[in-house]
This record gives sequence, structure tokens and C-alpha cells, in this order.
Amino acid sequence: MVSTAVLQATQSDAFEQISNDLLLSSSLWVNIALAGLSALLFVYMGRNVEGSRAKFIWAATLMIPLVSISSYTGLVSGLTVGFIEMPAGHALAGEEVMSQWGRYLTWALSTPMILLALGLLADVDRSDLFTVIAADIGMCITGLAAALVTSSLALRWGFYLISCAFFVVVLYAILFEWPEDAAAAGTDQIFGTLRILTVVLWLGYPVVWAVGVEGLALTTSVGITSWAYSALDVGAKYLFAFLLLRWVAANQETVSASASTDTTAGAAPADD
Ligand code: RET
Repeated sequence: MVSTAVLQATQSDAFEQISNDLLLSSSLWVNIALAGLSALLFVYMGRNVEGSRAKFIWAATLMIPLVSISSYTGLVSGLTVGFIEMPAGHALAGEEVMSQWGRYLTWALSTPMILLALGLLADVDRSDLFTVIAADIGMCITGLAAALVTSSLALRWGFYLISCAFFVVVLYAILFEWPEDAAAAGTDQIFGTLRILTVVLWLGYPVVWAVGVEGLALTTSVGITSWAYSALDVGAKYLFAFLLLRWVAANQETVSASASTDTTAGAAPADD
């Protein structure tokens, strides 16, 4: 009973604090609105998509804004934010800082969808896809740990570095391995565009963590830190998904032509 009361008090405190901070609440509401519009648009854009691989890409792409709506609603309600007392040595040591830990948690659902869509587009093999998605989930969960550790500053950065190591695996695959697969699948042009967009924007996230309230606290504003993540999200999720889906809808023959990841493809080639 006691712990429930504490949880509720913290949640409504957070809700109130967010509602009273225009900078912070706008960074969340803008994304809820854009994610909602994107989801509707993507359903419409995918209405004529045929073929197992194209539909698979479409389903993964549609999940991106759907996870985003859930994520941002969790943040705006105060459910997935908490007050973290920063350890000794941190710029805000001893202060209770609002942590949007729900972001890191829900990235563990949204980023695999982005990589799944990208991997299916490049027609990479399943073991590659699994490895990269597993590393990506590792990156998000250790990023969550980095944000939540309150006992030691060194261990916060320790988790940050572990997360970066997982991130290197993801970057390596996108930059050096998947382009070859995409060329073989005939999707290299759009893959090249999405690769640049993804690599550039994804690199922004660890930078925001490092300079934001949870890291070096070069800015002590939760609103500014939140806006930085929200702005990156607009490009890395909605713009990414829009460009991908527009291309898939217009190039369905190319997508159906190579079918190594097609769920119906077994050891024998398909006879159609
Ligand atoms: C953290 C901090 C620890 C080190 C690293 C990070 C990387 C995060 C990334 C997030 C990408 C998120 C996206 C979300 C879309 O929904 C966790 C910030 C390396 C790359 C694209």
C-alpha cells in the first residue's frame, strides 16, 4: 500500500510539473500529434501493398508511429518519468532530476522495428538481422540502466559505454554490411538515403544523452533535453518511415523480386 501511494504521488507530481512547463509538454504533445497523423497516413499509403515482403516492411513501418504514440503518452502522463537523485560528482549531484526513462524503454520496441524495416528492404539474411536487432535492444536497455543508476557516477558512464559498444555493432552493419545486400536486392538507392538519415540522426541520441541533464548536464533544462530527443525522433521515425513506405508502395516489383527473407520461401525456390 505504501509503495502504491508513493508511486502515485510521484506520478502526479511529474504530471503536474510537465503540464506546467510549456517547453517540456510541447516537446511531448508535438510527437503525439505527428505520430497519430503518420499512423493514419501510413495506413492509407499501404492500402495497395501486395506481396509478403512488402507487407512485412509495411507492418514494421506502421509499428514505428504506433509505438511512438504509446511512448509519448506514457511520458506526458507522468507514468514513465521519475525523479532521480544524481550521484556525487554529477553536475546536479544531490538534486532530484526528472528522468524520462520511458524513452529508453520504448526505444527497445521502436528501434527494432526501424531496423527490421531497413533489413527487409536490404534483404539481409536472418542471422544478420537477428544479431543487429539483439545488439540494438542491448543498446536501449543499457542506455536505460545508464539513466537510472543513482549509486555511482562511474557506473552511469560505464553503462553508457556498454550501450555505445552495442551501438557500434548496429552502425557497422548499416554502414558496411547491409549496403552490399541492398545492392544485390536492387534497393540500394533508397537504402543509401535511409542509411545516411539513420546514421546521422541516431548519432545524435548519445550526444544528447551526454550533454543533457542525465549526462554532463551542459544544459540543466529537462525541456531542452526533451526537445532535442523529440526533434531527432521526427526525422528518425516519421520522416524515415514516410520515405521508406513511399518507395515500397511505388516499387513493389523490386521488393517482391528478391525473397530470401520472404516468410513463404523455404529451401526450394518459390514457383511463381
Ligand atoms: C543512448 C545512451 C547510451 C549510449 C547510446 C545511446 C543511443 C541511443 C540511440 C537511440 C535511438 C533511438 C531512436 C528512437 C526512435 O524511436 C541510449 C542515448 C549509444 C541510438 C532512433
